[in-house]
Amino acid sequence: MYNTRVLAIRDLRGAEEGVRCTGCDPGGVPIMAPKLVHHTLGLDRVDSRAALIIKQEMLSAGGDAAVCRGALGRTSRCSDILVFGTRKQLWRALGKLSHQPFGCQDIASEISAVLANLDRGRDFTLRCGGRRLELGKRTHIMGILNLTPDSFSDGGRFLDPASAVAHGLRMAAEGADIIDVGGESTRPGAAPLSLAAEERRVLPVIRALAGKVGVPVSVDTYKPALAAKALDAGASIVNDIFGLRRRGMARLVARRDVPVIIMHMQGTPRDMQKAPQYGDVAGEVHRFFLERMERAHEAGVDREGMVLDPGIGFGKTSGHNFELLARLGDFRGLGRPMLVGASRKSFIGRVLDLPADRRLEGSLAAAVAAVLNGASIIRAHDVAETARACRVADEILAAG
Ligand code: 8Y7
Repeated sequence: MYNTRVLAIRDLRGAEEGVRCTGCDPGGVPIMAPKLVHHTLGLDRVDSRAALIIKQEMLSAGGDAAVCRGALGRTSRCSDILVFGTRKQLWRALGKLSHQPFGCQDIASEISAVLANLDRGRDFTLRCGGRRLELGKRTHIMGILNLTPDSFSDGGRFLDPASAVAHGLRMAAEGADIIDVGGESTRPGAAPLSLAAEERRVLPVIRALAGKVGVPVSVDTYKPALAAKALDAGASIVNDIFGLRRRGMARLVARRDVPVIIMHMQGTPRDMQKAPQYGDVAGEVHRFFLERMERAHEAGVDREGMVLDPGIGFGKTSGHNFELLARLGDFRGLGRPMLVGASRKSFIGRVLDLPADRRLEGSLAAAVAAVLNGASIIRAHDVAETARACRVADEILAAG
């Protein structure tokens, strides 16, 4: 028996390790490792002429590309394509593509940026005021501090500022790395809150908590005026469920030079759960991230401060939420840390047929899946439990 087996090799580092283990010549490691990492890349709406060139170059490198039938017969002007091959094959084709017309140059540079981003793994650092969150070391936990009277899982519990601050301190003691303070309900169907009312709820708590808590405080708001005051009050991260789409938010984040969570949402909280629709949910969220990152960069936001969040439950069916968790790895090529918030959400309740206060195990399962698929930050109500689950997931990741 030769003990023939399939090896799970996820990235270049794993490949190098695998090759080294054979005891081969050390000089052979960097030569062979790129031949045993395989990637499949999806690109939208590529000029048909470029698609054909890419197919030819990939075939000549030993890989291939799937292009739409109409592109071959030149009956369609553009084609969604899949490009697949080993690292080595992709690099060889890229070298050739960068000298070809019809957009091949831009495609080559997009692909090489994606490959470079993949190599970064989860090695990110966020600068929050004077503090640094070293996301590469372990999964970070964002504890939820809800100041809303009607949140589905802990509504009304922390309405008075003293008990809210106490809960924030308790979450930090339990291992929260960020405390996320929010005052406006974003539950499906919720109506917007006035700026003044939101300020009255949120600012006193941030002011009291930021001075004491020892970890960065994020403000959960999409309103630039509130975010500005929250930053003055001591918050050092902006958690924006509108993904910097509200006027002035990107400029504010740029001016204050703070990290920002760019979350995806289809629609608005009021209407988002009416009839969520996607052709390809992961592909569309990916495009949203790219566009938002580009616009934010143009507004002066530092790329190193951007955190991406697929917005579990925000304009998504249960099926969309599960697909995003399963395909979180599709976002690794963006080269930014990912935050996932699945805690107690209704798609978990639907699978388990349990109310919000009995969704802990389901929430932990989702958190662990997210971490194994590349998430750096988990937003959670149950901080101690989530931190313990993530610690174990981190060990599994490190051992892989
Ligand atoms: C999320 C969030 C909520 C999330 C980010 C809830 C404010 C609903 N969910 N922010 N906020 N990501 N970044 O169940 O998933 O907590 S509110």
